[in-house]
Amino acid sequence: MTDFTPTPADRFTFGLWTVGNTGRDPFGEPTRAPLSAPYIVQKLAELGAYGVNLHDNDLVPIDASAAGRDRIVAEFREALSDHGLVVPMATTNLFSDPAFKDGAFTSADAHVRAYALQKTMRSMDLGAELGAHTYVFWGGREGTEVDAGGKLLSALGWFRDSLNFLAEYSESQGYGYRFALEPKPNEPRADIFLPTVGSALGFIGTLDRPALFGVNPEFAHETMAGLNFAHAVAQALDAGKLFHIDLNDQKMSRFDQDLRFGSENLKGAFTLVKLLEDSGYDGPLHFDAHALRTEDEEGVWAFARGCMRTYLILKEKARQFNADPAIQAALAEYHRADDELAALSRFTPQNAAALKDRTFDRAALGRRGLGLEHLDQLTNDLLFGVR
Ligand code: XLS
Ligand code: MG
Ligand code: MG
Repeated sequence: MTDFTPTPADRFTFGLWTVGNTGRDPFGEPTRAPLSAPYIVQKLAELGAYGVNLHDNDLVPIDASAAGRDRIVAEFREALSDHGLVVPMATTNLFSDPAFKDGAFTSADAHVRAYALQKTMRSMDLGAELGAHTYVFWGGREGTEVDAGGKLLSALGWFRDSLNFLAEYSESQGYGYRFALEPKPNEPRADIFLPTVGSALGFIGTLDRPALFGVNPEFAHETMAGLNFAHAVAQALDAGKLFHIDLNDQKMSRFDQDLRFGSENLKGAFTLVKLLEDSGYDGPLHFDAHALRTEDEEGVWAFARGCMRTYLILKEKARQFNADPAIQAALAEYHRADDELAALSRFTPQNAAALKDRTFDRAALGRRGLGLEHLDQLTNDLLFGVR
């Protein structure tokens, strides 16, 4: 039994933009003062995190001079080495600047698309300088409100051309990045291209170097689409494409809330943690969330501690689930195996003929109770802490 205090071995990461969030929303001004990047590094290290991730402009202002950029990056690197934090993932801000108001890689303006490539190459240089191996593409502005603009098909082509270009750039520079596409259905656009994990997985197959691309699914984003996050993650794992993951929480059908991990859908969070742990996923566990607007700085660190603590508690619950005799008995009852039928279900012409001739007791199959109410209540009892 542990006291659920994280260490770097737990691989927890936060973005500069997450704990650095100042509480601004579309209706209100910031409620907290900005925190400097070196201070965030120090605080995250104190809390037991493993790493910190960033967009280019979380660290370097978009209009910084070359000398200003180098000074900021040097200070940040010093903080990383002083506090033993790494930067596993980097990404580009292709959504804040007004130039990207109608998309970056999918803007109908060739000048904007070319500028997006330039900005991303420079941001990839920065990520590589900081040691990042994963590069995320969240296409926040890659979408539409007005489909009469007629770019639905061409936008996918422009997106593909840009990703192909950037993969070649990474290889030509020897950066060795693995790219993770992060889907989201809406917000800030009415409709964002590649809205779900399934869409992104389909799109990857159309790229020149599909092996370099995977996904970065986010709990809130699939939930906003009304989908079950663990199902999306399972599909990514099945495809060998879970390159990164954004953990947070979200009420369904609402604005993008970025809630503390496990604060809303506790059972969904448990299912997810169990899936990640059982699957052997060994990438970073990134919390892409932020403290509520009601909080001061102390609330920010309570939020960060809470994300990690909840993950570790659910990891322990997953271990107990796997070791619980009653739960394992219920699972064995549910998963009825049959070696002879498994062999028969491997295709040969003889097996196909035998299977076609076989008699099944359809009524008995329909009558068989599966025990899922019992199993689910055992799971609840475990999560409530009464088992
Ligand atoms: C926004 C996204 C964003 C990405 C990184 O909703 O989650 O934070 O993860 O650009
Ligand atoms: Mg998000
Ligand atoms: Mg995200």
